[in-house]
Amino acid sequence: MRLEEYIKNRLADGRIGEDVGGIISQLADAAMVISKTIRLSGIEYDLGAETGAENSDGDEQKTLDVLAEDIIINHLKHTAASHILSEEQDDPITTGQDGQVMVAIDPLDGSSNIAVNVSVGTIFSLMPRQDAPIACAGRDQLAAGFFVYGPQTTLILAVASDQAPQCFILDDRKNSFVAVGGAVSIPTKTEEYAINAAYAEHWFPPVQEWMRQVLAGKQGAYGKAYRMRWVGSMVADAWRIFQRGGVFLYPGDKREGYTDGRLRLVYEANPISFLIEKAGGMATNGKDAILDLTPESLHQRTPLFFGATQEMTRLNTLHHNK
Ligand code: P6P
Repeated sequence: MRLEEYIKNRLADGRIGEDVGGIISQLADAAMVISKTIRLSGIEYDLGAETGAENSDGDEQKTLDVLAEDIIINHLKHTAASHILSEEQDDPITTGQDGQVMVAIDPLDGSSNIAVNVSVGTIFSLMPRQDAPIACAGRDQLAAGFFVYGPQTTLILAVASDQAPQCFILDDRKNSFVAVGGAVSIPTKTEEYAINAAYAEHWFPPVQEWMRQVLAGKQGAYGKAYRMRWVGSMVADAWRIFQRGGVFLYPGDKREGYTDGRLRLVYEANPISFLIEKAGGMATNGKDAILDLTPESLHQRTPLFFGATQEMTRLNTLHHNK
């Protein structure tokens, strides 16, 4: 099944409106352009180059961050999206369209990896339009997904009425995303975790205790040996978890500005958590489900733990008992 058919089926049975269908279709077209652009990186232009500017969160903006956002915004102009909430913009963009859907985007997650040929991606969240365009709670999203630009260009997507996410791979020959595999489901248990262990000295006690038991292997409280992966692009770690299970942790820590971690609620944690819960996993800030958090500002950060329910439950217990 091609993505076009996935959208057409949901339009036909009324599970999505024309606004949502049109936005998903245009995001897929934008992703195809971004994918092609990345492959020319270092030939046509130095995409990893810094623009000298910073985004609202103080991250150095790479050429591709800005280019990817431009490509996406230009495609969304052909849709009814009323507002665009972007990591690269201080404030929401009001498009003037009368549609009832807002789009939150991280145009290029992991952009520092471009210069070293490591997978990066685009994360998106579709939300009901609301007057003050600060986003809705994640549980009210209309659809969410992300693209990964790696050895393959892939997409994982779910709309609100889907029971599980669906994965797609871009078939360059047909200029179309083709569905692969069935309903995505994350195993409740895992031996594989993703965390940047370089920050261990800065972690708060609950995460330090969880890691202590994990690193204790069979002699630890969790009684098994684990293995670690850390790509430095959340979309790449997340894609792996949707394919073979695991957990991802970006906790808050004692570093200045990192009390709530690094990842942003509206356009990173919410869309990923929407997919995770639909795949039978859990996504939490250590205490509450991410999807139940009410955004107070566009770029607010949140500690983010997601994946296998057994490990998420352990982390929640450690945080509640601290
Ligand atoms: P660190 C990329 O900048 C990102 O937002 C996520 O994609 C990634 O998981 C994380 O930051 C990497 O953070 O602190 O390990 O560089």
